[in-house]
Amino acid sequence: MKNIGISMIGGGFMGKLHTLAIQSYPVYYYPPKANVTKECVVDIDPEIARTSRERFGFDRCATDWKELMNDDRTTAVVVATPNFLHKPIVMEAIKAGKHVFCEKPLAMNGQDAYEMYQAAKEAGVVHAVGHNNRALSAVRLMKQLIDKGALGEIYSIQMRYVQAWGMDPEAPMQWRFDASKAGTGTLGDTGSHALDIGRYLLGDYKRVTSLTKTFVKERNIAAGALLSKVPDKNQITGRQKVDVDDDIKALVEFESGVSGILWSSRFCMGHEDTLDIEVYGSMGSARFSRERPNELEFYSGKDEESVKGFRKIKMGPQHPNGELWPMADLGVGYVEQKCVEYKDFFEAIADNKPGKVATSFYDGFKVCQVIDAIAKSAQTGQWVEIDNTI
Ligand code: NAI
Ligand code: SOE
Repeated sequence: MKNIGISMIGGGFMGKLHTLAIQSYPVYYYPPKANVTKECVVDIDPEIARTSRERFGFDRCATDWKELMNDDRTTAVVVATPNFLHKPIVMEAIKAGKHVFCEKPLAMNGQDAYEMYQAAKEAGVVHAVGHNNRALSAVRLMKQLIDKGALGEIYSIQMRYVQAWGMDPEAPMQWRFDASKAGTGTLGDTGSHALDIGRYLLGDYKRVTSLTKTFVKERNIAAGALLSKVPDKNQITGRQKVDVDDDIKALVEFESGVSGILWSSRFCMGHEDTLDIEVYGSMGSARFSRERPNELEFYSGKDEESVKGFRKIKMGPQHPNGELWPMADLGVGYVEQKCVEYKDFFEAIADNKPGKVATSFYDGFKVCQVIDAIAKSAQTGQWVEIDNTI
């Protein structure tokens, strides 16, 4: 069996999810194709590095990610840091011959993402990007229905990823509000997930036009700030300008001619983490909400008049990822979708076939290209075309 020594950079929110998914791989996919050992967890914060080693069960910890590059026991690297660090870490890891699994958005812009993709391809390492929502059973079933023509000719798609955590003006500054660390705001943060699903279902985007808004223009700086947690007064050390979008609405057109709407926001009261995708065609419709991750709603124009309506399909053994559980309703959730990605990643390494990864740096690059185009359109007010010759 292939041995893979995995090391992870970033012991925050995503560090936890990646660890749970890595550990679950041999449990869900038995017998596993690879024997995965958790080597080193790196976090710039020494306390997070120390507790992550204990909590996540890595063999050792460090505070400088560069140490990993000369570590022979590390054959694959997970990049779960803020976005501005993705490119420097990934490029060094590729140079050192490591396989790389990088969180989304792949890079701060399309050009950087393209360079990362090219470097990984040329080095022959396995490369994956964390657009995990397209691994959900219901999203995969939606694609199967579209591909086999059950929805007929596709007319429209609606992609919505809305949250509320940004709304409190007292919620402190953190890297997600800072363009130098995040690239864009909600557009790259959650819009990237929705854009990836749109492309997975319907192919490349052709052009976009958009409007973005920043509702809270300045925030408190507070040490250790995380998402919406309001800091104590004695933690506040100053104020910083917010230079990213809080809300973005875009009209999109695909190369196929289908048109659609993207809405991504961190200012939607009542929506903690809502990802909704709806597709409408000449023969039927399909809709998915991650508020009910194990259901797909499907309307068939072929149904008899008396029973026409959206039917609720429960994801089970007969559906994509059906091998995970023996019955419907047991749930393919957050950990499982990441584990589905890891199965691809580990098996691509074991089989020495980088192409086996369902969501590669190329997919990450194509999303970054569209993010750039949407951000540009918000500035110019013009439609912006996407270059699909690359
Ligand atoms: P976080 O802020 O919770 O954690 C980031 C960690 O990186 C922190 O512990 C921080 O100390 C550490 N860090 C910062 N600079 C570092 C450096 N130079 N070296 C080593 N460690 C460093 O952020 P979170 O939510 O874990 O996000 C990380 C990445 O994952 C982002 O790119 C984000 O977009 C992505 N993400 C993806 C999700 C998904 O569903 N696929 C969900 C949440 C985040
Ligand atoms: C914050 O908006 C966040 O953690 C994003 O960074 C993730 O990508 C999203 O899936 C959940 O929310």
